[in-house]
Amino acid sequence: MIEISDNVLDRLVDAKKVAVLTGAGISAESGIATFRGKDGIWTKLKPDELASMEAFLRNPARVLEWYEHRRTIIEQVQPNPAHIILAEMEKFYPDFSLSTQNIDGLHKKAGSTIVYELHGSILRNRCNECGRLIENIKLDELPRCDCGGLVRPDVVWFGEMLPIDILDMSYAAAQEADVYFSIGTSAAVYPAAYLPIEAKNNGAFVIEINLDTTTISNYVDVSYRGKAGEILPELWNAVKNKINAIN
Ligand code: BV8
Ligand code: ZN
Repeated sequence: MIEISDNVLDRLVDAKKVAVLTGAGISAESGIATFRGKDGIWTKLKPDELASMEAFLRNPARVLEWYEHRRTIIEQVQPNPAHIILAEMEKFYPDFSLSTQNIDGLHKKAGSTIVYELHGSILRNRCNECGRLIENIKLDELPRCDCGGLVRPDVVWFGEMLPIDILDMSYAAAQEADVYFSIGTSAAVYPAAYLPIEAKNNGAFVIEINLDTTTISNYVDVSYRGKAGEILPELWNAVKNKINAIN
């Protein structure tokens, strides 16, 4: 159970523009490992071993195999209540947007339609040269695009630029938000980690939901400690009860 102040409830009842940033923590309860937690992906291997352009150019077949392995796991899992509540909130607010660092596609699977995938999607592959999306690759030979370029996962690796149109829309949403959520992210990876700060600096009421404290916990307006799959349903029910009580 979390303590929900009247101020938080009033903000969420009155808000017209709500924006959200999510990270790996929101998919943890769906069974997908986070990156930096105690059993996170990066504890077993360093990003530059498999999740970087250098690693890809060094051994493209191995990197592709690792991503295809992760993709088959991710394709089996289902959205959890946190994803589902965010999809419900999108229907409620006149102006709602969701920026995610996650590449698992679970927000769309849960029914969210305005999803800015800041770090791309493991469900897609693209040509490393011309950027064309490539479907149904076979791993028995090194897949190449018609233009001759190597096929790679459509994700953003360290040192690579995020899709600029998506980044711009995420920043605009943060700058205009009445309420901004930062959910299940360690706020350790930039420029995504700047978004809650940008929101706060532009007058948003910022709510964090995380198992642990993060680098932004002292900067946001409210930081709820716990699982997103439990806190979001509780928070959203309290908002709906308040709205029913008013109407
Ligand atoms: C770029 C995709 C520039 C692939 C990933 C020094 C200072 C500042 C910046 C930098 C710097 N040195 C380098 C940089 C830039 C770098 C960066 O930020 N590095 C960091 C580490 C310092 N950033 C980049 O390189 C970015 N690009 O800057 O380009 C540029 C400019 C011009 C021209 C060219 C280039 C690209 C970053 C994208 C990297 N891609 N992954 C793949 O996934 O395989 S990183 C990876 O981290 C994922 O994308 C992930 O989404 C992202 C962030 O991690 P989180 O999602 O927050 O996950 P994490 O495990 O860390 O945390 C989970 C949280 O959830 C925890 O807090 C936990 O407590 C909580 N939690 C767990 N369970 C629950 C929960 N919360 C609630 N409920 C639960 N149940
Ligand atoms: Zn190509």
